[in-house]
Order: sequence, then structure tokens, then C-alpha cells
Amino acid sequence: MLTGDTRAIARAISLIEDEAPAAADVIRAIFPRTGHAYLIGVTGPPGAGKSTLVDRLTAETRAAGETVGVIAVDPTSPFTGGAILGDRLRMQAHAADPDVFIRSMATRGHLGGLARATIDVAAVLDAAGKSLVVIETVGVGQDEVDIVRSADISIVILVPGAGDDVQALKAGIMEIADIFVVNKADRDGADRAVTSIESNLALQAFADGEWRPPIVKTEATTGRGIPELWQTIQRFRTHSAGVHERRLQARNEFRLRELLTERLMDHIEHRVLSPGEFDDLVRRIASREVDPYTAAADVLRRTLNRG
Ligand SMILES: Nc1nc2c(ncn2[C@@H]2O[C@H](COP(=O)(O)OP(=O)(O)OP(=O)(O)O)[C@@H](O)[C@H]2O)c(=O)[nH]1
Ligand SMILES: [Mg+2]
Repeated sequence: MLTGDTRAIARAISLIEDEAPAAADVIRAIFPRTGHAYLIGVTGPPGAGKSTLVDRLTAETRAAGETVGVIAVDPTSPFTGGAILGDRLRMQAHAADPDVFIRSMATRGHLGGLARATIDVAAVLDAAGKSLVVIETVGVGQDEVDIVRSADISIVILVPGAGDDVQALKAGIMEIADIFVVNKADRDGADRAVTSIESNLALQAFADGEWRPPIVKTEATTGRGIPELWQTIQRFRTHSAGVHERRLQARNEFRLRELLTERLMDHIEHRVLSPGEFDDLVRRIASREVDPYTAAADVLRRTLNRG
């Protein structure tokens, strides 16, 4: 896997996806070899053209000599079949290129652990020598936002005629953008979308020398604007070199917290509480027999008493 063998990478990723106990061993073993890849998070509403754009960006960065890993996090939805079909087509475009590895991950089965699983898969691609790892997620849930936030750069893709989207996205996604992309710029309203993002940015205060998220117009289907996007990514990378440590700190803090929360909850549910007791507690809270604070304090006391 460390030499970039595609099948070995795929096997390692499957272990992580299956949450196999060996996955922790894999991460343990490769961890010292990670930390070299640049993580690019890409998010936006369903159908914004994320996959098409990531595909174009992959070609652009390959031409610049980068090696690329792509992780497409698919929401568990009736459309997943379509997404997987799309990914097959994409894989064909780069099938002959051993320096591109594309993998879809289902969100199903990663309740709470999706962000960590994604970061672990990124670590595998990093250790396998990919210089860029692109993580594509639909910007709908907190998990997805967390994933993109923990990348080295966060790119938010919007499309024309999505004034309401901009409104809807404001809550979680607007703040995490290092670069905005208005894709489908061939459609009416691209400039209006740019203006809408601009006026949103105008509400924020940027310090002197602070990065102000630029807006790049693209047409992923034809590749227009992709070279500009790649230049903008590189510009951000240079600009943020000094503050990058803080971002890494945040990612690793997030990683440790998620892992501890997961392990601790698992321990409580399986070692401290008897089978069904957790659900029973939830029911007793619902029926006002016990309040959540007392219930939590009680469970914590029992957990600590068991050492
Ligand atoms: N007109 C136009 N269509 C585009 C452009 N980019 C992508 N599309 C089309 O938009 C549709 C969705 O593209 P995808 O790349 O699958 O979008 P996505 O954001 O990855 O979609 P999900 O992963 O399902 O959320 C496809 O039919 C693309 O061909 C563009 O720049 N202009
Ligand atoms: Mg997609």
C-alpha cells in the first residue's frame, strides 16, 4: 500500500469502511508516514456539479504533476445508485492512470463516525503517496460540513438560480468556504449568484492581510475556469502556510475527540449498561421518571466506579 499499489489501497480502505478491528492497526502502522498530502474539501448542494468539477480538477492537477486521491462521500439516498454509476464513469476517465485513486464511501453504517472514517481513508491515500486528496461531500449534514471543515482547504460550490440555496446554506456552509465556486456558469444568473455571495461576504469583517474567500466561476462540463480554480487553490495554500498549523491542530483535536466519544459511548453501552438499559433510560426520561442530568450522572458514576 505504501508503494501506491491500487489493490492494496482498496483493501485498506475496505477495512476502514467495514470498521474492522484491523483498521485501527492499519492507521497505527501508517500514521508516521502521513501528513504530506494536501487535503481539499469540496462541498455544495446535490447536483451542483461537484463530481464533474472534481474530475476536471483531477486532470488539471495531474497535468501539474500532482498525484491524486478522491474520496466521494455519498449520502445514503435513493440516488446513490446514480452516484455510483457516475463514479464508475469517472473512474473510467482515469482508469489508465495509476496515480489517481477514486473511491466512493457510503454514509450508511458510519453513524457518528463518518468524519473519522473519511479522515482515516484520507490518511491511507496520504501514506500511499498521493500528493492531493480531494474529499467530495454533499453539504447537507453536520457530518459533511465537519469533514470539509477539517480539510486543508474548503471549497464551496454553488450554482446560478440558487438564491434560496445561498440562503439555506448560509447557516453551516458559507462560513467554512476558503474559495467559492459558482459552477454551471453557462447558465443564466451566474453573475447574480456571484453578487449574492459578494454581499454575503460584505457582512463579514476581514482583518488586514486575512484571506477573503475569492469567487471563481466554472463550467465543469467543459472545463472552463478550472485552471483559475487550481491557481486560486495554490494561492490559498501559499497564503495560509503560516496559519496552517492551527488547521491541523483543529483537525487532530476533532479526530481525538470523536474517537474518544465513540470509544467511551461504546464502552458505556456494552460494558457498563446491561442490554436494553440505554433504551430503557431514554424511555424513563421521556416519561419524566428521571431527568437527563441525573441519568447521565448516574451512568458516569457507574462507569468511573468500574475503573
Ligand atoms: N450546464 C452545466 N451542467 C453541469 C455543469 N457541471 C455539471 N453539470 C451537470 O450537472 C449534473 C450533476 O453533476 P454532478 O457532477 O453529478 O453533480 P454532483 O454535485 O456531484 O451531484 P451529487 O453528487 O449527486 O450531489 C450532471 O448532469 C452534470 O453534467 C456545468 O458547468 N454546466
Ligand atoms: Mg457527486
